[in-house]
This record gives sequence, C-alpha cells and structure tokens, in this order.
Amino acid sequence: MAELGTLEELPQDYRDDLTSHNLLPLWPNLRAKVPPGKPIRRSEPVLWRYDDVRPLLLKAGELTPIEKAERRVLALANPGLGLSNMMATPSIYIGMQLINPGETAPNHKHTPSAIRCVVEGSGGFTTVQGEKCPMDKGDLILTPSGMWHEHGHEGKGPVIWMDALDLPLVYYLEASYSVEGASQPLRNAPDSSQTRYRRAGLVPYASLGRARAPYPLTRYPWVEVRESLLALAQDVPAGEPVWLAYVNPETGLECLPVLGFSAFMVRPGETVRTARRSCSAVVHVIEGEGEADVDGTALVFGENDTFVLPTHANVAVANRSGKNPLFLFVVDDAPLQRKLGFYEEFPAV
Ligand code: GTQ
Repeated sequence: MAELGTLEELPQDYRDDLTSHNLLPLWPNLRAKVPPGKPIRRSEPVLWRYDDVRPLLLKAGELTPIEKAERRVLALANPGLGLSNMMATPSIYIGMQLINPGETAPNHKHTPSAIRCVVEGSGGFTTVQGEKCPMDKGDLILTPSGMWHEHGHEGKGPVIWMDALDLPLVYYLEASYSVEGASQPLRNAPDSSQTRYRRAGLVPYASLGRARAPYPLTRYPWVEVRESLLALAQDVPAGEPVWLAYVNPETGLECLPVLGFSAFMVRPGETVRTARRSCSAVVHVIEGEGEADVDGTALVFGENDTFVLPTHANVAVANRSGKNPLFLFVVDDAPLQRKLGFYEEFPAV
C-alpha cells in the first residue's frame, strides 16, 4: 500500500491558504478515515458491575427527587468515547434508571427510539401510546421514536431497568429532541403480548389485509423468552449459539430501525464463540455468571452486569456454572448496518 503524503510536507503558506478557505487535503487523513482491512475503534470492552452501579443509583434516589430528574438515570459511558458523551458504543446509549414506589416519570416523546430491559423489582410500569406495560425482570419494552411514554411504580422497593437508546446516532444527526405531554389515557389492559400477539405464528386476522404495523408489540415478557431459549437449547448442537431475535410479529423483521435485540443462552459449562460481527453491541446479563473474552480482554461477569462488544470484536462467552444456564440480553446496531448495506459476519477465530 502506497505511503501517502503528510500535511507537514506542504508549504506553510499553502496550508494557511487552505485553512482560510475552510479546506482540508484528504490524503494526509485518508488512511485514518478509511483504514485498510479493519476499522479503527475507540470503544473499549468495558464492564459495568451491578454491585458498583446499584448503590450509586440508589444514592441518586436519595440525593435527587424525581421531580428534579424526570428520569433518574446513570448513563453507562464508554471512556474510550469520552465519558461526557454518554455513549456505550458509537450508536448505543445505555442508562440504568431507578424509580421508587409512588414516583412517576412524566409523559414525553422524542426522536430517538428507546427500549427498557427490567433489571430488578416489581410493580413498575411503562405506558406506551396508552398501553400500560407491566415491567417484570427481563421484560423488553419498546418505546419507538415519536411514541408517548411515561413510567410509574405501584409496588414496593426500588425498580431498576436498563434503558437503551439510539441517542448517540440521532444526536450526531442533530435531530434529537423531545416533547412533553399530559399523562396518557389508558387504552387497553392487559397489554398486547397477552392478547393480540399471544404466540409466535399467530396474528390478528385483520392484520393480513392491511399495511404492516410498524410497532404492533411493545412488550416481550421474559418468562416466555426464557422458556423458548430452554426449548431451543434442546435442539442446538453443543458449542453453537442458542440465540433468539426479538422481531416485529407482523413483519418478522427487527423491532426497531436502528437497534436490534436478542436473547442468548449459554448452557452450563459451555463456551460459545460467535462470528465476528461488524456491529457494536451491549450485553446485559439477565441470569447467571460467566466470562467473556473480547479481543483478548477477559470480562468476568455476574447477574445484572453489563458489558460492551466493540465492532468487529472476536468474542467467546463461557458459562462458569456447571449447573445453571446463563441468559444474556443483547442490544446491537445490526439493523442500521443492514440498512446501510455493510453488515458483515466473519468466521469465529
Ligand atoms: O425513560 O424516557 O435513559 O427519555 C434517557 C432518555 C430514559 C426515558 C433515558 C429518556 C429516558
């Protein structure tokens, strides 16, 4: 590969001339912007231990009343991307949100799309476009772009969930904003995971004759996902991923335009090596304990911990328990990369 000219090789008066006209020569920057073979990555394979995060989040509950926070959230910021930028990966924002009994997080909508994955507690709920979704451990709740959402807590003890948003991308596009609204009137109960979209393979008949709904299902109950993983595990050869994607039940495609969601099981004592993927991802441990090897960095994790997989990382995940399964929830930007036409998978090494 040819050695390219540097900035320093150019006469200073020419460089000054370029600068004064808001111009920059490409060639000194070309290899950095479009590097050969593999992207340059600033994201680090960070691990956030729940044992560290939880007390700090509970402390925020004492220090900052909900009215002063609206959303009482600690963002998981990847130091490689600049702590203050609140980016777990270049496209994924992750926050840990606390709501105490009786508190409400007021109704709003915004251009970024969000999801919640419940970490602990019961009695929490999110209302999305008038549909009240209960929040039990491991449940996935979608609040897509432009949809009204508000949170509350009718139970006892703290409720904590993980938020994932495509905020870094939308913010970068200078397109991120929110609108506040009055509390939503409730439309239906129970939510549609219990009524219209009760089982995979069955949709309301009338949905056949009309355009596919963009977001027909807002809640994916963990109890059913867990059961489905255990059933799938019976039929997947040892060492291969037991992996289910959350999809739109009407289209069979990813739930949201930018971020993708999936659930991954590692059987007791097993180590699974996945394909190297071009997307970035954040992995949250719903249940179990193990060790991830991310490009040679060892991350030892337990229940409720969260870690980053940078783009193009070689990953192996080991379940350290000989008797309990390990269940992981994965957020990635594969849907965006597929739309942009460059999503890739390479054989595991
Ligand atoms: O719960 O609506 O972590 O609007 C960041 C922005 C949560 C929310 C976040 C939000 C929310």
